[in-house]
Amino acid sequence: MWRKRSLLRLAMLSTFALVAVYYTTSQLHTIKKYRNRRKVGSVPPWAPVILVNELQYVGTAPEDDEDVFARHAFNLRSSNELPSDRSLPDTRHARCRDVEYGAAPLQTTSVVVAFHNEDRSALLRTVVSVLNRTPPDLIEEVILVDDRSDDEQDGSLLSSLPKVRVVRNQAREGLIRSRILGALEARGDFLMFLDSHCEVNVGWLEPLLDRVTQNALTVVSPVIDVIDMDTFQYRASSPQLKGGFDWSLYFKWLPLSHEERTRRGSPMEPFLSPAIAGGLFLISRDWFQRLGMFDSGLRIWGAENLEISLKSWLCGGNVEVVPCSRVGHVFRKTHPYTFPGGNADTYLRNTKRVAEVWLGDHKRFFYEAQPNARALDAGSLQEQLEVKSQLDCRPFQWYLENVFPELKLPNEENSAFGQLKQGSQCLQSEVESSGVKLAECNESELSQHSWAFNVHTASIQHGKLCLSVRNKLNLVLETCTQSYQQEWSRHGRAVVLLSSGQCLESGIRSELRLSECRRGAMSQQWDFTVELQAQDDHPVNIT
Ligand code: UD2
Ligand code: MN
Repeated sequence: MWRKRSLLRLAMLSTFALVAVYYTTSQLHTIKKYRNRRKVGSVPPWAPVILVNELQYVGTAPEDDEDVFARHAFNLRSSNELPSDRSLPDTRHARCRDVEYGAAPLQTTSVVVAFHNEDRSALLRTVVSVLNRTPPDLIEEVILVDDRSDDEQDGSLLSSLPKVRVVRNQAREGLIRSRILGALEARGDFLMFLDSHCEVNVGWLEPLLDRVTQNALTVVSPVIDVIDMDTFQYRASSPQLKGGFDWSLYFKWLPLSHEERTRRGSPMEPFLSPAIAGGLFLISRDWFQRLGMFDSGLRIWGAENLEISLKSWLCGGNVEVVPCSRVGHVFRKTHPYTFPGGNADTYLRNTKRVAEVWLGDHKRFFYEAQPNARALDAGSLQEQLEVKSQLDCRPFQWYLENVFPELKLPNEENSAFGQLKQGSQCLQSEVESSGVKLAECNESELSQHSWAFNVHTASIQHGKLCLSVRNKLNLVLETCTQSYQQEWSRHGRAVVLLSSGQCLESGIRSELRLSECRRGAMSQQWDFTVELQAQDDHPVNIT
């Protein structure tokens, strides 16, 4: 009996000893691996941080009858119920875990998070995820820029966390100027911008650093995973999409072309992108400063992602997405905060600044897509234009040809488009009567825009409709049929109905009609805002 028991004890002891030795050596091994080669899939060997009084900081749960979306446009209860250090599904491609990222660089990163009235639990999770999922020697600091939140303690209470520094704006500046302030405070070699409701995933920083250490003029973005705004469930996003925009300068996702996919070889490899989706990116502090940081004339929210992308591409750098780096973000449907002075024109004004500085002659396509932008006062662009000339940046045409060939000129079959004018009068559609008339030109009158001369079908189009002649004399807008009532040609500034050889003319009461073409008649001369082809100036059939 005694023997049996002591044998059992011995067996247990030796198993324990074996397990302990195995555990210690494997831990040492892991640490060694980190020191030498920085593999980024294992359990972190550094101590996790916690905010001692987390529950107190986050505060009480919302009342049962509270609208949980009202304050932050995401479900406050779901966010509050999660611990700051929850675990996340590893959404990277399985092989990302085996990539080795070279020796530990001596350079460090400053993480910059601007926030305005952020939910405390979301803000805390952002910071804790960075501290717990990043090797400490890579992080210089986490700079929280409090953009004048109502409660100063939202930020100040977090300054007890390791590496966290909090700066607070004297007045509400908007996210762009807040990030500039954060960048000016930063001491690290690299800057990483994050929103205040993010969670970085395992091994997120190393693959980004790997790219900027290879090319210091690169702007790199992680793949932005989705944190569900209702359930806070963490979901993978497609790692095969690049960022672009349309002529309104609205951001959009684009699939990688077949050629780009084949050239890439591996789904883990970084790929070039015309633009970054938003504000989550890493850049060398030096390159950011040489690029003039963000345009400080951009207000509150929007367009800075396009600005930094265009600047980086046109002034000697590039933009990349790195699929082995994953950061989650709570995407929401509305802005939960106010825009001082109203938000109606903020985005339009911000995009106008970007178009004016970086689009060159192509800005006319922006104005065509956003006619209301013309009348806005965008403020001085002096500083941005200086950066552009100092860095000897390339013209937008180069970007269109080499970086973003998917951004087509608006319908290549159109030889002219915009407003169709005669002096200060513009052709205007009348929805109810499906007629057309002339009226004083007005930039913000949408029914005067979107006219185009389509050389392929010889039609004058207004959106999806075509200028057509009914009963040989009435001018109307009808569905395009390519019939002879809709076929026009342009001779110099005259617009001629092909079937009859008559000219489009304005009458005394600004009505439109057809009449015999007369050389030099002012009432028969028409111009489009944008002419893409020189006009044939040999009038036929004109008396
Ligand atoms: C997207 C980007 C964001 C930025 C923005 C366009 C992602 C995931 N997010 O924003 O980074 O590029 O588009 O400008 O790509 N904030 C302030 N002061 C303000 C307003 C906002 O500090 O006056 C903070 C806010 O608390 C948040 C960050 O700025 O941390 C971005 O704002 P958002 O989350 O409302 O914008 P989102 O996600 O639509
Ligand atoms: Mn956001």
